[in-house]
Amino acid sequence: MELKQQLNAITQQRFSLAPESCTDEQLYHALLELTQQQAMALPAPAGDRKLYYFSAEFLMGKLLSNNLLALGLFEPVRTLLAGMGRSLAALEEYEPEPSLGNGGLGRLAACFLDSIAALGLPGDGVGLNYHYGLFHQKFIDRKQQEQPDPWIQPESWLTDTQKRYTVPFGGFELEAVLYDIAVPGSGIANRLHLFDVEQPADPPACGIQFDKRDVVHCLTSFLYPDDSDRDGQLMRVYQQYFMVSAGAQMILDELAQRGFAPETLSDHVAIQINDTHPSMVIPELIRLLTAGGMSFDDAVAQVEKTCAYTNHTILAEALEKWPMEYLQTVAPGLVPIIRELDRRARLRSDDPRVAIIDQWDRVHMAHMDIHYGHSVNGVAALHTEILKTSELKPFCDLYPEKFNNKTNGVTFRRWLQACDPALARWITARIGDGWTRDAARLEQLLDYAEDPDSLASLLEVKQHNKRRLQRLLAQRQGVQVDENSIFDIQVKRLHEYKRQQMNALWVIYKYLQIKGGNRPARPITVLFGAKAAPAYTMAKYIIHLILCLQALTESDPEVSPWLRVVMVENYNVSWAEALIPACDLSEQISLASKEASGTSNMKFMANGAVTLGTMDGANVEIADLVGPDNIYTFGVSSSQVIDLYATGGYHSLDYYHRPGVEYLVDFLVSPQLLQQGDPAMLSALWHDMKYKDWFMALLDVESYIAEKERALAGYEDRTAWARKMLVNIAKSGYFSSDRTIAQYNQDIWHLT
Ligand code: 26V
Repeated sequence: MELKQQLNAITQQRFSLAPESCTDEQLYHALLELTQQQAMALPAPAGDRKLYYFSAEFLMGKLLSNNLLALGLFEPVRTLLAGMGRSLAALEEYEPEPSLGNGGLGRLAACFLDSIAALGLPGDGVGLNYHYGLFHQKFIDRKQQEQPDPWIQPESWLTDTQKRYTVPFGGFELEAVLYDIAVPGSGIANRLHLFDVEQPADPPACGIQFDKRDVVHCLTSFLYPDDSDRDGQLMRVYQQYFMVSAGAQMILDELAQRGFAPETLSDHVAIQINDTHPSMVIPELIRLLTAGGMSFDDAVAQVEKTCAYTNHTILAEALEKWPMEYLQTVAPGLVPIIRELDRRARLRSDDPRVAIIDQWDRVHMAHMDIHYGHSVNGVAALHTEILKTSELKPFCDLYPEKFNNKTNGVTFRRWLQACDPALARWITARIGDGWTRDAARLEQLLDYAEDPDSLASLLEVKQHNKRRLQRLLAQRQGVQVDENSIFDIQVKRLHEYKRQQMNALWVIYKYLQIKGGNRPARPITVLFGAKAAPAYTMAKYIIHLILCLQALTESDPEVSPWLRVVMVENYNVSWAEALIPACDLSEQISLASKEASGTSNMKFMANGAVTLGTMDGANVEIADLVGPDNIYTFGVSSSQVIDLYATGGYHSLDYYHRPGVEYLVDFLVSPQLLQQGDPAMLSALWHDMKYKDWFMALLDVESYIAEKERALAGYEDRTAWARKMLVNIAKSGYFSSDRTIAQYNQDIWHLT
């Protein structure tokens, strides 16, 4: 049936209306049905070996455009809608965005699912169906407030599979209900499997507080529920065990259905453990296999050949260690297994640093992954090097063959084709559409680096995207920005190591410059987007500072034509899709060694933004690819930072007292700023920066300011800037997640 007839059949049946007479909302629901049916009907990819990607987060974003693109329906639907005077974007306004993730780690998992399907590989995601997501961020009195973020509607991308698994917690059992979301590629579809409780709780009455002891109903309420007390920590462990126990049972079920014996698990299954949240899948599989009659030795051997672990951070506070007593409460069946795994690991090495269970009877999840998985990978070249030589050195000495790098990537289908159609057309007009199948071909754009027409039209594409963002900001937040200003953007989780506070110090610098009569060559709009973890006080203070600076610059008529600060509320994938194509300058300013990779840096680059960054994470690889003329870098090196931590050699007060620094920091407690905000919060932030500054913002702030000035000056040579944009786009193909996934497959999964 033709597309138009198919749509008509659905709208007639649902609403007794022709598509032309439907509201946008009705059309959205009709297209959801059409797309979902087609995606669910596709066969699974062929192959005797299947991947399961376990992750606490899948930050999928809206799925309509994405799925239409995968099904080859994007252009036909766009044309059909245009003929009716409608747009896909308007329809997608009715699609709630699932907030099943926190940041880069969750979005990476979503990009990976997209690429696995696009490459036609058999691979499913396994996670949890959080009803209220991470949280919905509101700004009230220039402070972050958290609210539930419900996204599941009566009709959604979720399909109830009717499959159920029983998870054996200590003292009670809980049914895991399996919902699936189709992940279509070309001619095939994989699945995202999301487990849920049978009777999920209603949203909390007030904020995101809920009864953390009510595991039966609240297990899937929130991603990363507050873990500041024992009940909260136990809830996290309940979540993790629920996900991996149901997931492991499903895998063994599917193995049997495919006609394979448990003894051949590692021939037919690959499991990727995305950070340590799913680590208990290792002892859980051993438990299930031995319960089915396999010997402990054989079960360990199978699991070791099946599981592989990805590390996403070197921050100590993010490396999970659970007290054995928690596991005894939540998953008593795993305790003897973990003790035995620890005993055997100690036979492999007598170095106490590689033990699984430490002297306080805590289980180091990453250690279990490394001993009992066959691969350990970091997510960018520098990050993997740091793991090998510093963070995980004792493990690398023990198992050098397990360590490998897989530099992250992003899907260009969502992060270029779908979010930046004007740029996609500009590219295709020059090099054809081969780049949509193989992003490496973007390099052919280099032939146009000296072509004045191409450079001029590239600037027009950027201007078009800036106007689009300008409209959205007016519509959603009621703020007016100048489309002719430089759009300088930092969007990512709020964390001190990412140093949004250093960007804020630059804003203060520029504000005071303007007040002193030194206007910039052109107005600048500094855009931020970030959620702070609810219990992370300092991160919340930094949001407060940014919102105060927003108010200050907005209210001062001397400053506002030249400098504006805008923090978008509830930064999410949809915001990113509007912000990234409109960006001129991409802020990637983490303290060297701390950002494992970063992935927004890749998205910005592919959309023609120029990076201002430290030599950290994948920025290092970006700098190598584009060369020094096409990136702005500054700051101390990762090895210097590692040395400073090792020797305790950084004293913020020394840097605070530098004449170029002190007045910026002190502005936090100036009468002008205190008037805008909460004196207690601003003073606490001032105090922390001056006396502690754990992530060394004051160490780099002067070189940051200098390099940012150089970038802003560089922007004024419009042709030279357009060439930088072009080189960045042309070199971005390396950061396609299709490349990353091909490497995972070749080195770790061996799917086909
Ligand atoms: C750890 C924890 C621990 C305590 C509470 C909640 C929580 C939530 C997440 C995590 C893991 C954080 C690891 C992470 O998100 N890493 C990011 O991974 C990206 C994808 O590889 C990478 O681009 C970022 O640089 C890295 O920060």
